[in-house]
Amino acid sequence: MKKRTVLCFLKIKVHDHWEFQLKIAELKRLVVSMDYQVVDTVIQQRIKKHSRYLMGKGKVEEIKEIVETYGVDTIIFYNVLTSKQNYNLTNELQCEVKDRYDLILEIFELQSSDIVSKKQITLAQMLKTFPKYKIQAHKKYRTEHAQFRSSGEFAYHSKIRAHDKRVAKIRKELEALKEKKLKEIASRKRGQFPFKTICISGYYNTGKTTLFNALTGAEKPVSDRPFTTLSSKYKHLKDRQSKIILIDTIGFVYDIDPTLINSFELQILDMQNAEKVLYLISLDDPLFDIIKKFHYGLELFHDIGVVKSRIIVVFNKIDLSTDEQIKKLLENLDNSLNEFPYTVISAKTSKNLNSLIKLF
Ligand SMILES: Nc1nc2c(ncn2[C@@H]2O[C@H](COP(=O)(O)OP(=O)(O)OP(=O)(O)O)[C@@H](O)[C@H]2O)c(=O)[nH]1
Ligand SMILES: [Mg+2]
Repeated sequence: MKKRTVLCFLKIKVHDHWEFQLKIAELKRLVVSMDYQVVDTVIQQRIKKHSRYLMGKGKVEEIKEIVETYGVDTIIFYNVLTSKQNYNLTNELQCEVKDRYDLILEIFELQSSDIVSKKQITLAQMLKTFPKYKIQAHKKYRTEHAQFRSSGEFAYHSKIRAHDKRVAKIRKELEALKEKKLKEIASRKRGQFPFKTICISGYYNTGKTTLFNALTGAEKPVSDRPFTTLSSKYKHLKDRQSKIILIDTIGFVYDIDPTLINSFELQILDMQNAEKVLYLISLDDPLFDIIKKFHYGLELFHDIGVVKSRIIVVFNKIDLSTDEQIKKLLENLDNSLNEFPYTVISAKTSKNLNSLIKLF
């Protein structure tokens, strides 16, 4: 049976009439991919976050009623909750409480199959969930013995030590992998005939791996599930003479938490060090969403240090769009698109791939 869930969204921007709908739709997409059944969506407009519950107490009561009426298993918040808010909400609602950050980590965990991404995800999960455990344990032992440490409290302190030790160990391992990767990147750039690297980047499900497979002859997994690709893949362009290596890497999500991005530092190195970055945009979203996502993605590239002059914009899934829709999109993007070389392709049917290669 599907797990029942209620989605919650705290809307802070008063003049946001559209963007919040895109955010909720994105959350719903992720939630459904994890086989949850969404029984309701609760939205609250509030200028300031409530420190204890994120949402106001009245709204929490409303959510509680929904939980009891529909036998809800999990409440999923779009907004990232503090550990204290998560703890208070779990107590108040008597059901599992998650935020979008937890949900994305859960999806990553399900999709990860290689050692590097498993390590990255384990570390991110440990750092995200441990503060809540600390709050729970602290509350519990404060009420036990006032002066003497109970055996439970000793177990708690040794658990903290074990946690810190494990975090330090994984950090050290990831640091070593980063050093190794930087050496590999440097060696590709050296030599008489250095390789040119082109990194395929963009939101999840935009067709990055489909394009990677089409251009290199690889057969990497492709699917409608979010975050099918987690760790980077490298392969020569089919025409080996061109000395071009393509990189397929992790996709991003609209309005991603910066801490979550930093968890994938190794993949970000690929985007930062590639000569060109193909910014894939899927044409199967509504016009407003494509425009919003397009600009947000550019900000993200800027934040991670990918300069505009290295970006090639690639609109994918031309087969799912009409000429009229594409014309309207290009008109709407107009000035911002003029800064980049761009093309419109279908990675699936291989349409216009030659015009894309000419831009490399
Ligand atoms: N119709 C159509 N579907 C496409 C095209 N390119 C990719 N797809 C489909 O889009 C879905 C996602 O494709 P992927 O290649 O896995 O996308 P991705 O960007 O690598 O996704 P993540 O690895 O999750 O970030 C799959 O169902 C593909 O078959 C295209 O040009 N046209
Ligand atoms: Mg992929």
